[in-house]
Parts: sequence; structure tokens; C-alpha cells
Amino acid sequence: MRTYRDYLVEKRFPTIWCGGCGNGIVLKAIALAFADLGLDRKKTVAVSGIGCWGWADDYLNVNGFHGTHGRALAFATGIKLANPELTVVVLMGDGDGATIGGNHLIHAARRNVDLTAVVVNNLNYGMTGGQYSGTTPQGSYTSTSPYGHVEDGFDLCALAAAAGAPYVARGSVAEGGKLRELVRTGLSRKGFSFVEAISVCPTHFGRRNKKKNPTEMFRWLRENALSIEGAKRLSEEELKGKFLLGTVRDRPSEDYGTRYGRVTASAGEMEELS
Ligand SMILES: Cc1ncc(C[n+]2csc(CCOP(=O)(O)OP(=O)(O)O)c2C)c(N)n1
Ligand code: SF4
Repeated sequence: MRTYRDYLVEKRFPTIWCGGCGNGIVLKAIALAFADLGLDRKKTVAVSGIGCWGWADDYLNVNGFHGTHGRALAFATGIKLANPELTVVVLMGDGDGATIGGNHLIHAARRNVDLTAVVVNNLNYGMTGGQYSGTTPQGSYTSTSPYGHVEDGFDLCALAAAAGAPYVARGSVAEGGKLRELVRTGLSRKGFSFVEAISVCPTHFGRRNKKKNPTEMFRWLRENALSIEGAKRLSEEELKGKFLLGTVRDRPSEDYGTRYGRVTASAGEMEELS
């Protein structure tokens, strides 16, 4: 039986990530989910974009494809359609998957290709120096919002669900065990699964937002997390700045590959008749 360590390339450790970064927790949750499902490493592909989290495919002992910033979903779509037997997991940061790559995210969800996207949302562009991204909360400090961020951040799960993703869930690096479950469920659903992992970047976001160290960042994450169920009892004002964790949507919907197979089969029949 495989364990999560079979899915990690431990000879490349320690990782490139800063001490206290949340990426390692998401990496382990994914490796555990792979092991839970006993995925065949030769038939599994991790597709990444660019950014700190974009290094993750280097540490997973499955096939890897390191794409370009914001375009991981486009590469992953091609890989899955060319070889439907593969399990394809797409690893993106919030800058990668939801800001520069936001349009790809909307259309991947709408198209419902059988992929599992894991977006690590650390609320800023980590790799390039902590600039604000499309998920940076209003009022927070980043290298490009030194007086406080003016815009509201995206609710990524609401976006993915509204665009049609059949499985949408949000976890956090403060609850690694739960994150493993969400990734496992996403992988086992057919169609586009979207898992957002709220994470910490102590080096940039934490430092600029007066969290003295990674421990404080994790405490902040825990204190501001609520279950989706629990949040139903609270007012909009009370929900401000909170991370709502759990399953946002789990509703089967016929995936692109199944429909495409049917259309190509009927196109063949039509040609025979003509
Ligand atoms: C097309 C393009 N634009 C910009 C960049 C520069 N760039 C590299 S990583 C990055 C930000 C990464 O942020 P995020 O996706 O949130 O990942 P993190 O580093 O926080 O894990 C940017 C802007 C690039 N490589 N390619
Ligand atoms: S810069 Fe931030 S996201 Fe990147 S490795 Fe360091 S702590 Fe993690």
C-alpha cells in the first residue's frame, strides 16, 4: 500500500519555501489525498503555473508540467483532453489562478473539464515581493498598497461555483486534515473540482500586516475561520474579514469529456449516413 511519502520527492527537500510558509501543509494534504486514493503515479499529472506555490510539482512524485504564469489551466485542459485516462491536478497561487489567470478559471469551471484545481490563496503575490492580488482583502497592506488596499478581494469559491464548477470547497492550512479530505473529494468527483486553500505568507503578507511570526499568522487564520454552516447565523457585518470553510458546492454535472465523446460519436454516425 502506498503512503503519502511515495508521492513526495524527498530528495529535493528542504523545499525552496520560507520557514513558516503554508505551502508545505498544502503539499502534504495533496500527497495524503493521492495516497488515500492510491493514485497511479504514472497516470497522474501535476500542472503548475509560476509563483512560490508553482514549485509544488517539483516535489510531487508524479508527472509534472511547469507552465507559465496564469496559464496552468489551459495546459491542464490540453493534457486531459489528449489523454482522458490521466488524473490531472492543477496547482496555482491566487495571483496565478485567480488574477492573471482569472479568465481561464471562469472558463475551466464553465467547461467542466475533469480537472482538480488547488489554488493556494496566500492573499498576495509571494514570489515577486508581496504585491496585492485579486484576493487581497480590502484595507490590508502589501508592497503595492502601502497605505491599505482599496479594492475588495474576490470570493474565489463563489466565482468558481457561479461559473459552473460542480465541486467547490474552501479549506485552510490551519486545518491540514480537513484540507486533505477536500482535495480527496475533489479528485474523486468527475468534472471541474475547485479547492481553495487559504494560506499564509509570513514573509510578505504577514510582515506587512503586523503578524510578528508564522505562529501569529496561523493564530490569526484560526481566529478568523468559520464553518459555512456556522456562518449562516451571522450578519454580514459579523462576517466581514472571515474565511468561510467547508464545501460550497457539490452537485454532479456532466463533464466536458463525456459530452465531447458523445458529440464525436454522433458526428461519425452522421458522416456514415451522408
Ligand atoms: C505573464 C507573467 N506575468 C508576470 C510574471 C511575474 N510573476 C511571477 S510569479 C508572480 C506572482 C505569483 O503570485 P501567486 O500566483 O499568488 O503565487 P505565490 O508566489 O504567492 O505562491 C508574478 C507576478 C510572470 N512570470 N509571467
Ligand atoms: S514568499 Fe511567502 S509564499 Fe513565497 S515561500 Fe516565502 S512565505 Fe511562502
